[in-house]
Amino acid sequence: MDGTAPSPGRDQQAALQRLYAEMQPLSLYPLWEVLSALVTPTPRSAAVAHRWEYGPARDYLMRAGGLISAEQAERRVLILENPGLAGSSAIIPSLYAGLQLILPGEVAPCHRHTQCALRFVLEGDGAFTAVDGEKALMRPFDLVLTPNWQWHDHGNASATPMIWLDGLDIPTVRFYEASFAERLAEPAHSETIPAGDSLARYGRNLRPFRATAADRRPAHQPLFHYPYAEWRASLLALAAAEPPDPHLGHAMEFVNPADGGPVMPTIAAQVRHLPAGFETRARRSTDGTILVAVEGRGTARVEGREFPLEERDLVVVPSWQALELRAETPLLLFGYSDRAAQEKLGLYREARL
Ligand code: GTQ
Repeated sequence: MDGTAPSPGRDQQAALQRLYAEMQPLSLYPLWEVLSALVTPTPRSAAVAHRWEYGPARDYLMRAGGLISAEQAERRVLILENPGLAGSSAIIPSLYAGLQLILPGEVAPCHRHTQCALRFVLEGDGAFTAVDGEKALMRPFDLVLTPNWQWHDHGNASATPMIWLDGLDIPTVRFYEASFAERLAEPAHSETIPAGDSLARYGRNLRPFRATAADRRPAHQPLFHYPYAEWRASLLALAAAEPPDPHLGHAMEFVNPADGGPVMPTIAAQVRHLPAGFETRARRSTDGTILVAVEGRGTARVEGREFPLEERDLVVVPSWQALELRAETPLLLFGYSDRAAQEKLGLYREARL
């Protein structure tokens, strides 16, 4: 005995390090070294809050428009990648966002994929998205869906460029390793259903009394066009009827008429109205949310960081980061998030501060 034996702690440390080194080649690792980072008491998003000003993003998109055609690109889109998720093409860990441009006369060729998508029109009037052979004529701030595995192409027979926000569940599908995609042999699907047919059948609290062969929309996802004129009227009527919720302002969710739930299995979409001068209290939720200013001017404060919002600016609010919204003028916002998937998995939570 030399009387200077290492403490039991140091002994243990050295033995553990030998254990780790020896078992690593067998792909075995100690949970106790990482448990607190894996099972956190509250969410810790790798994503960061961020704002994209519309003007500069639009300039780069138009420049791309002069360099590559929609047909060549298949989809001419600038990805809005979260600065905290470099290389992931994701705006939050589960969702994707991009700005798509269709110039007059162009076609973005027909394809289908297991990712589901929403389009929120930012600029232009009269281009279309065709879903399984039915066109939705797109006007500013319309919401258009292309649900999972439905054929879709985009075209622009109008005289002006059209730009919209694409929201897809690409990272979710990547996580589940369930991506399938096909190209149609022709650039555009034949127009088999009159434009606006699904909106007339399913968009007004009605549905065909008996299913017919023409009701070819999948029964679980019959509606794919939610026009601005309609959601705006509903939201403003709500705003006229009651005071704003202290944490949300006036808020409405887009619903799937088949089940009253979110518009798609993985993505929920909402609109908000804040009266001029109104400021929400802080609120956290587990869904990462992408917000777009539609009308007016205001500020999004995320964990104390201020992001000014003007029309068409975008801001991403990661999971569990406290959001406060302030309206300088009456403010209308559109938003989408991964709440639809989280609710199905029993994960969704919110906290009103
Ligand atoms: O329009 O189908 O932004 O497939 C990314 C992938 C748009 C689309 C995107 C896509 C699309």
